[in-house]
Amino acid sequence: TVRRYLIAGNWKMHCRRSDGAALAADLAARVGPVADRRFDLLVCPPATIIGAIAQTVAGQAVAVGGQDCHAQAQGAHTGDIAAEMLADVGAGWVIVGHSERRTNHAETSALIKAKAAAALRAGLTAIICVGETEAERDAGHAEAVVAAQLAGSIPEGATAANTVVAYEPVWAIGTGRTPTLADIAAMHGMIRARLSGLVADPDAVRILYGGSVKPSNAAEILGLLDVDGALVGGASLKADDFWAIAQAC
Ligand code: G2H
Repeated sequence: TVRRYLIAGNWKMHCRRSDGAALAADLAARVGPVADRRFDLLVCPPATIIGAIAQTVAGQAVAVGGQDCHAQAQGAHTGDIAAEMLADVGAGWVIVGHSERRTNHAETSALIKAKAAAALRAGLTAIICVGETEAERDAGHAEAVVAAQLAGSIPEGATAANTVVAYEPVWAIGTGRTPTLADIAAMHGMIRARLSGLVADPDAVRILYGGSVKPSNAAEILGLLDVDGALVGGASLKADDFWAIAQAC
């Protein structure tokens, strides 16, 4: 199976309308209306500007996604946003289960599975995040933790067409530290193997690496066998850096 790379930018809680639009327009100008033959490009802005960014990149090969969604389509959920609402303003994707949601909002794998199911129901592609903490890795439990998160977070009906997995070791997020290439390769291989019990087409599912990806380490990470792209935080906020990471595909 030939898997296209996916280079996804997670803007987190950064960017107002003006600088977000400038960043998106810069990327759109670089990639143009036809996707690069090697990679898909995605940006995930804060919810307040998803609609504006989707308009900015309309007609260009830059996709837009959310960073979270609610598990239900509508209802009395103050402050929450449904997957259908993301789709309504032009998003085609949504990240679910990022470690900052798992940690700061006490999200469980069961909730993340429900959110991913909501994404699929709304016609969005779900990027389901998994990853161990430093203590879990030090205790030798990294693979077991990630395997349990995977089994608990992937919904019924997930396929390579509607689901992407992102492996983000919590201790590598925003810290400048990354696992060894051997550790990344081993974890991605384990994830690929585990996917066979969870989706019909495990070999076609894209598995992203995330956590301190930057231009200087992108080529070696993206060169690993089961690494099919990157989920990029800090380095996605500068067009030059994000584009350089994409060029490493
Ligand atoms: C991990 C990643 C993007 P950063 O959270 O999701 O962030 O690249 O800043 O480590």
